[in-house]
Amino acid sequence: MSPSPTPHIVWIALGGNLGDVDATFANALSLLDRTPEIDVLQVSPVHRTSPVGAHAGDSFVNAVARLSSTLEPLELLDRLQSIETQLGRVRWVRWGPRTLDLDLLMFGEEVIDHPRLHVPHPACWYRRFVLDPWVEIGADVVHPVKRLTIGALRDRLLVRPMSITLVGGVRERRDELLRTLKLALPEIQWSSDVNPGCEPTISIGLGPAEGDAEAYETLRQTFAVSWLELGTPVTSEVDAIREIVHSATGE
Ligand code: A4P
Ligand code: MG
Repeated sequence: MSPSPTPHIVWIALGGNLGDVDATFANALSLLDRTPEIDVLQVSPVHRTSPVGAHAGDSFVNAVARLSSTLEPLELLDRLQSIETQLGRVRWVRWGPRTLDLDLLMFGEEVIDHPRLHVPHPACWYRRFVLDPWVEIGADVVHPVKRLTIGALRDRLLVRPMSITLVGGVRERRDELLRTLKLALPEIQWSSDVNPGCEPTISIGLGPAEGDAEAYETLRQTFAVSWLELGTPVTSEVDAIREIVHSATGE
């Protein structure tokens, strides 16, 4: 007989804003727990949160759960997605209203970079709708990339004014973006000055300017805790940053 696989401690986020979300969460957790390879160990209280994203709809209900699972990461993702579908999730618009969203936040200490799965969840460290429920049951858990506890990651977001720095990109474009953001979101302390002695709450990386790849990489490492690579936003840069700010302030 082959030895049974070692169970992993897994953290998942639950979200929804359509229908009776509390009942949907209860059904989802029961379906997870009835999966032979999964045990639901602990569930946070639910939080009512303000919707992030232009098409997100009404206010959300969010929670976090701790599981024990012997499934491989992609098998677990399949299971989460089949439960989403079973409980009525239809993907008609990205970030649209949903009956149930199940995201994999952490899978043991593993760092996974796969086309279908990024773990730890890339946005989990700056989203109040994830961190607020998570601290209630997992404040001491250490994020394997940021190397801070979930409690410390959440507390960083409570400091006001929140400071956000734009890093990299073409200088003129960055300055223009900075001017727009200062007008649109005056409650944030915006800058594009890099001061290694003072890490902002979030450092938004706009990509290396031509010939600047090495300097950009050094900055990325210096500001590893606050680094958020903007990439190519689906919407505009301003809208993408606005959504980051709303996630981080929870307002
Ligand atoms: N994927 C990659 N990594 C993961 C992971 N760690 N966990 C892939 C889950 N899935 C992961 O997800 C799109 C694809 O991401 C999947 O096919 C999977 O292979 P999805 O659930 O189909 O689509 P989505 O949820 O619309 O997109 P996304 O980017 O996951 O959105 P989020 O990040 O889930 O945000 N406001 C409040 N207040 N509360 C919320 O819960 N949620 C969202 C959606 C927006 N605004 C919200 C909330
Ligand atoms: Mg999702």
